[in-house]
Amino acid sequence: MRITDLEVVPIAFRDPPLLNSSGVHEPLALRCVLRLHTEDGVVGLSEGPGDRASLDRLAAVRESVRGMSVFATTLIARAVDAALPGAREVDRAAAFSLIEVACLDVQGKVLGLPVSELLGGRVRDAVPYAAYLFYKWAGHPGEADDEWGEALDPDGIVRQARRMIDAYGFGSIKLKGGVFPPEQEIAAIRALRAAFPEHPLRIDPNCAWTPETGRRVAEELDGVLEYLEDPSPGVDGMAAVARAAGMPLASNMCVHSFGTLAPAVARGAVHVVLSDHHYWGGLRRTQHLATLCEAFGLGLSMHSNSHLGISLAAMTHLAASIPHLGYACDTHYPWNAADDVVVPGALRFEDGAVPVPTGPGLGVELDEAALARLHRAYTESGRQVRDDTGYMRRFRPDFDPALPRW
Ligand code: GKR
Ligand code: MG
Repeated sequence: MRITDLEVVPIAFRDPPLLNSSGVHEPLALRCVLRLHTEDGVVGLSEGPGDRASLDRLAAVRESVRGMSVFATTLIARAVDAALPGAREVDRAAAFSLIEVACLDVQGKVLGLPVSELLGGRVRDAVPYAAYLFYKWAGHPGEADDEWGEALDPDGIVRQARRMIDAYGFGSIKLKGGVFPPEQEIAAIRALRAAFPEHPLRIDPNCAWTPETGRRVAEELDGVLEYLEDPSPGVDGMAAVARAAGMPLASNMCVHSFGTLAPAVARGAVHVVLSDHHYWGGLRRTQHLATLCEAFGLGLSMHSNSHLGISLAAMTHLAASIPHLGYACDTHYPWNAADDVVVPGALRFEDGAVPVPTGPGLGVELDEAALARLHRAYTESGRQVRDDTGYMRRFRPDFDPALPRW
């Protein structure tokens, strides 16, 4: 079955003022939905980044994949590489990922099989996700407070965790750090430990700490964290923390593509790789990553960025198919679920886990009205890139995004 066109629809959906080491989330997050059209009229779906550069790369590969079989994903990957000469590995992989997921959706629809079956079958019926906590403002400046309210200290973080866990049932917790001096974030982790004694805990400051600070935090939180994510920049920084840390170090920043894996392994810089099919080159390549992690004695978890239900479905099929994936996956979904483009019903959380959709393909259906509304929001916003730093500077002009900060 041949591809007749790639229809890329950029969208913008509401996002709360979530803080991180580079600034704060803007009121709208950018994303795109791909509708992959085929000669038989079957349409495959996928979701990915919506910034200008990603959209341009998709436009650049559009002609090359027209006429190719949806089953020939290896050949499609080669065509994408050839259409993007000079692009970084991670960017070529991201462009291919969007197409691969949509091809798998078509394959599943044609064969009457869920994507998890195409990936070899599911080893778990539901995929556990973690409560992904953020320091945040009560609302975007100039707007009413959002439903989550403010979280700028340990009490606020515990309140947020309770609310999210009550609503979704999550059994693990991740805190996005790198926002306040490490002592305050250590206090938040300790408050979470006291409030949720059984929940595995992680913190991710996105490289906001020097290796010396990273070592100190690791020492203070020894026995408290299941893993420490990206404490310090680069393979050298991570390796320096890893030598002293009692807990595993995880990364989606110093390891983010196949080319970055070997140097990190050689230096003992990372113990848990945070996969993300959106930039590791799709679902099958992420399965290959899992095999490599197993071979090198590394753990495997899953990273996320602001996303909607098509991505959640793909993440869930993938995670269900990987025996080696031993941690609850990250997801931003609770922050953005209200604006989903997927028809309700196929995706739900039960005790913090998403049951693997059983319908053909990804098992989700596009809500056309929602898609049109979010596309309008994208067009009217005039936004082209994510700019957490620029948005933060509108309110804190002296904000300096340089890392490491502490
Ligand atoms: O959404 O602010 C955010 C996160 O910081 C995100 O951009 C990161 O890519 O969640 C991610 C991470 O684990 O580093
Ligand atoms: Mg991270």
